[in-house]
This record gives sequence, C-alpha cells and structure tokens, in this order.
Amino acid sequence: MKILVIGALGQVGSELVGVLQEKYGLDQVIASDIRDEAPANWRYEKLDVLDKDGLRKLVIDEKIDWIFNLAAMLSATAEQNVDFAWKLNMEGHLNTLNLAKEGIIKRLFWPSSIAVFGPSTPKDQTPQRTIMDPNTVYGISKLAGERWNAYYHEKFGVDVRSIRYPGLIGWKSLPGGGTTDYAVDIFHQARKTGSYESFLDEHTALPMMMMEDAVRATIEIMEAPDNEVKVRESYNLSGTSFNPDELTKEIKKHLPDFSISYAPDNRDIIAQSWPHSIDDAEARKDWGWNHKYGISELVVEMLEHI
Ligand code: AKB
Repeated sequence: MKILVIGALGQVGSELVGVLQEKYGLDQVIASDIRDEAPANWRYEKLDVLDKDGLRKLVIDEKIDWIFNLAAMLSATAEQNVDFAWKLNMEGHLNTLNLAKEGIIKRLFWPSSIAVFGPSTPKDQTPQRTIMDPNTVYGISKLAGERWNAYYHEKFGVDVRSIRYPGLIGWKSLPGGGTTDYAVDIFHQARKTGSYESFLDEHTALPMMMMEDAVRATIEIMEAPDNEVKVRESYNLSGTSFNPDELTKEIKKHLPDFSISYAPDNRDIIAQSWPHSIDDAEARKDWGWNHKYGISELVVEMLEHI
C-alpha cells in the first residue's frame, strides 16, 4: 500500500502523515506540499496539486494506491482570493479525481466542510441531505466538489470518500485562514497573555471536532469496506458544538483569570451562515463513526499540551 498526502504541511496533513506512517510504514507514505522544507523523517516531495503533469508523474513513478488531497484554501482567506481559491479547490480536486478515473490510483480522500451549508440550511442537527446554499467561494467550491465526487463515482466507478469537516482543533498544528480558527487561537492566547479578542460573536455556535477524532475518521472512512461507504458526495460528521462564550466558560474552569472580549468581523458573518450542530447518523450507521471528544475533554487536552 503506497499513499500520497497532498497539502501535507497544513493543519490536518501535518497530523495525518504521522498516523499514516505509524500504520503503513515510513516508506509507504509520501508527503507533498508546495513548501521547500518538511519534517526530517518524512518522505517528502515538493508538489503543486495544480501541476497536473508533475502530479501524474509522481503518482506513476511511486506506484501510489491512495491519495489524500488536503490542498485547499479555507473560508476566510478564500474570500480575499476568490479566483485563485476556486482554481485551487476545484482544479486540484479534478486533477486527483481524473487519476482515479484512469485507474492510476485506487482510492481518493477529499475533505468537504460544513461550509457547504448556507443561510437557508436548518441550523440545528443539520441533516445529511437538506437545503444547501453556500455563500462563500470556499463553500461553493466544496459543494461543487461534492457533486463531482458523486458524478465520478456514478459514471466512472471512482472510489472517492469524503467527510464534511467541522472546525478542527488541535495542539500540534495551526489552522490557516478558516472561520473556525478562533477555537485554536484562543488556547494559545490564553496561555500567552491570559486574554483573547474573539472575531466571532459570543453566541455564534459552530460544530467543532478534536483533531485526533478528525484524523481517525479520515483513516476509518478510507479503510472501510467499499459496500459500507454509501454516501459518495461527502458524509456529515459531528464531534461537539459550542460558541465562544461556552468555550470561555470551559477554559475558565482551568484558568479562572482568563478573559475574553468580542470584536466580530466578516468571519462572524460567514459563521452565521453555517450550522450550529450536525446530524451525522449516516456516518455512524454506515461505517461505524463514533467521536471521542466532547467540549470538556477537548479543553483538557488542549490545555495539557499548549
Ligand atoms: C474553515 O473555517 O474554513 C474550515 C472549515 C470549517 O472548513 N475550518
């Protein structure tokens, strides 16, 4: 089994690579990204997912079986770079889908996001199938990507697997350019200065997940037998859900002097269009998903390591 992780130096990739190396062996996992440098113990190739020929050559030369394509521009940054975000998120995805269509790789993981939902989507326990009217370029690219997944699976039998990630929270890596980034920044500032200015309103609740759960879900859906993966566009996936005020109260249980202030910006407008919580019954039923971290376990874990 030979695995390629694209976008390996990002928030998810930098944790996923280590877990894959432990499971499948150091030599079996090739990490790639657009930066020059990577951790010394990685097999690393500098690669841009938009470089179709370079990607194809690497995949053929290394006889890659599975790709995890994590290269994307997240919601907040994408709003500042609309054209490039669309190009990266869409063309990058199609480049890997086409390798699967040609039978060059056997299986593809591509993350979707809660950003596929929009202002008219029911906010609480958002179902797997419902109104989807994303109003960010990131959300539009993720919804289009989901439709490509379903299309490539139906028409060409492509084995593509996907999860709608909620906000991801971890201590080993930093997020970059998302609307949910506050829930990681807050822990670093709590330790550094004892206070935090939130760019989301105190009552803006979002679905969130501990990185360890997200990495485990990513590997579990890829390892699931083919017949268990019934939703090919992308699965709803839930861990926990909270707003900045609830997170602050939980942090204060451990750091009583911690304080928060609020200066909501345009990221709060994006967050207001997303669900508060997610119904992930289908992932639980189809391939046995079960989260481990609720808000209190998540806060303990973050404060233990930061
Ligand atoms: C973002 O905030 O853009 C991401 C996401 C929810 O997909 N973390």
